[in-house]
Amino acid sequence: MLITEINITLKGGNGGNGKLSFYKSRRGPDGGNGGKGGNIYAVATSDIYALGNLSKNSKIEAENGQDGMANKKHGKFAKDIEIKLPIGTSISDKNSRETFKINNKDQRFLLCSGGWGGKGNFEFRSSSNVSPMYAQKGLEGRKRYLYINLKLIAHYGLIGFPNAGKSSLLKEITSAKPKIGDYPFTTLEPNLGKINNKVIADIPGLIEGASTGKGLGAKFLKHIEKVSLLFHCISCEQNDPKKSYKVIRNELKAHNPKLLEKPEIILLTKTDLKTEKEIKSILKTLKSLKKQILPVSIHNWESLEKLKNITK
Ligand SMILES: Nc1nc2c(ncn2[C@@H]2O[C@H](COP(=O)(O)OP(=O)(O)OP(=O)(O)O)[C@@H](O)[C@H]2O)c(=O)[nH]1
Ligand SMILES: [Mg+2]
Repeated sequence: MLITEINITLKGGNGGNGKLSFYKSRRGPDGGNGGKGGNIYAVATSDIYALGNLSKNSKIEAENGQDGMANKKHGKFAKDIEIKLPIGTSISDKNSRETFKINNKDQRFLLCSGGWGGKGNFEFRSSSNVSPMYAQKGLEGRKRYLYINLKLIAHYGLIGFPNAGKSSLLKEITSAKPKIGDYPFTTLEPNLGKINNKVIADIPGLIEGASTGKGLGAKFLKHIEKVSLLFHCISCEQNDPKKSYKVIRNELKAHNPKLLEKPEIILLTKTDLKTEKEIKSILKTLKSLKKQILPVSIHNWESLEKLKNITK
């Protein structure tokens, strides 16, 4: 299952305490320093399912540094932890309101630093105090309460009513293997495919009222906020294709009016189910929308080639 939102508490490890101790034979301090607590880093991954590994653990703590020991032995530094976050993730700190974004695959940055270890009493020796009776405590690691939100990064988005043929098109033009079904809401979470080195996302079907939670709701629309082109699929089977178009546009608007400004091509799907005359008549009704319209069918390879060419 694609997890796109989690709340998580992270905590860097505490520093180990400095040691208060004295040589047995010769009097004098020999307490070593505490080791540093582990850091927690965010690391980018192209695995869009990576948040699924985190959801079960709503709290992740790095280990504490080891305490200092007698004989001037320092405690070991604790291991750092890396948390893999998919490209497209934004991380918000609920307290400080800072936000971080994972935009590319080479990103790695510190989210919570581990605390420094305390100094042992050996470090505090001086000519005026040859037997310091104190050692420092390790510092606490940083704690953060984070909201993590993944918006998939795709160049193209396939949207439309359930059953419009979105997943079928994705299957035909990419090597993705989405589930296809002759019933609405076959697709329950976005499918991604690659075409001409760009990512195309097939979004679960929308219905009237999606923005108020009907059907699968509009929660997947966040994944098309960054696309550069929308493929709006309308099936020839629709009784009133123009109205269908407007219903979907209204849902886009309710989610985020900026979606209406995105370049858009209408894909009139399943053209094999209608006669040429009928297709012409549908195209005529849609003309007033003043949008580019491409009639397509998964049974017509020429139409699929035209679609692929648009993505070049
Ligand atoms: N005849 C014909 N049937 C098609 C075509 N494209 C899709 N279909 C059929 O239409 C039905 C729905 O196709 P899907 O690709 O699952 O539709 P979808 O838009 O992804 O649907 P949801 O996931 O529910 O939103 C399936 O039975 C497909 O086989 C087409 O070009 N011609
Ligand atoms: Mg589908």
